[in-house]
Amino acid sequence: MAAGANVSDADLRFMAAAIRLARRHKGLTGTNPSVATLVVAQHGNGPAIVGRGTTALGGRPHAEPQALEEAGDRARGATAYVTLEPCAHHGRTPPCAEALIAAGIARVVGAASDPDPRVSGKGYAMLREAGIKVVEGVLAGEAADDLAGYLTRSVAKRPEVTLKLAVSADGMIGVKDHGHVTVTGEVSRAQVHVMRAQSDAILVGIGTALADDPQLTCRLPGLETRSPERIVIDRLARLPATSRLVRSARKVPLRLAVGPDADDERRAVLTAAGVEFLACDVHEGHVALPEFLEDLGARGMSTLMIEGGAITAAAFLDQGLVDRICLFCGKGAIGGGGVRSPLTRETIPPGFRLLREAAYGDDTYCEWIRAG
Ligand code: AOF
Ligand code: ZN
Repeated sequence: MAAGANVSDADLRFMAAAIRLARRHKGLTGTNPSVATLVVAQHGNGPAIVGRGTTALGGRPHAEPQALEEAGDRARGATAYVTLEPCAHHGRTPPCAEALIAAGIARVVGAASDPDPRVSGKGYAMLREAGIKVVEGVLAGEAADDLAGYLTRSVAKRPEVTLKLAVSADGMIGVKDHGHVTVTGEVSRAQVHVMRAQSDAILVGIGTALADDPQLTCRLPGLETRSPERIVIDRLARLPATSRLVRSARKVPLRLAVGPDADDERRAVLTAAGVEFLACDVHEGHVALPEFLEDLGARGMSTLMIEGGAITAAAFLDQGLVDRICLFCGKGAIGGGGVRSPLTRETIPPGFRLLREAAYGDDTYCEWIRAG
């Protein structure tokens, strides 16, 4: 049964809670998506959560068996809210659909469907065959938004690409030859660090790496261990060994996307400093981005955040490789000598739809995703 019929306000509330619970392990479950299960039983006059589970760190165990274990006998006759179709395959763990059946769950409310061919449609079918009432697609869009990295990698065989830009009131992202310039405020900065913590990798072009000497780490108090891999598109391996990126390579992984013409001696120096390399095809003098992304997808990477600069951002945009645009707009103007942003609120390419807007201190934040 599809969402709409037989979906109560309580169903929507519990599913929204399950989606929030799933966010706790976003970016921490390896190649597995972070999903959540809530087991809800009648208790006194109303429903009560008796079991909860989130895909464990590293990806296993899955959410369902953890929620069922907490619920124990109270799972019998209860409703399970799952943010992704329960798995139907014998992987490293037995199928979650079987676990739900064995625990005596009476009704399953599901959000997103799983494109994994081992699971797709089969998880819900197993439940129905066992006589469980199933409602699919409840808050499916909301759940899929959090699962976008996993869904993109499963379907398009590459990570979901998020382009993050901080743009001044006059449409600039920096000042020529000045390195890093502050465009947005403290709240936006913190939000960017949260985005970093939830990404599998952060990427910049060599121009930005040379001009800004960035660290590209997550430095929020308490989240310092959540820095993802850093990637620099650096066809000729020009990144200096003295850069902050290279100096921190032993603490936070750093990978250079290089072409076949990268200098062997430079590579040796950087390798000795702990830098890793991704050998890339070159197309018309530039690292071939579609193939580069496919390579990352094959390595299990689900989310990639592009943090600059203008040339790199424009290259991903021009090749239709951006799935999500996150624009942080500052109030101040940069004026003369500014580096123009490849896009602003007014020039979002066709095919994107506005997903959310927020005020972050004095800044405004807008997020678009590729429509359809
Ligand atoms: C669930 N619950 O919490 C998650 C699921 O390698 P395996 O055996 O762990 O299986 C990975 C697949 O399991 C993954 O591609 C996706 O289809 C599903 N993820 N399923 O029932 C969960 N994380
Ligand atoms: Zn499972």
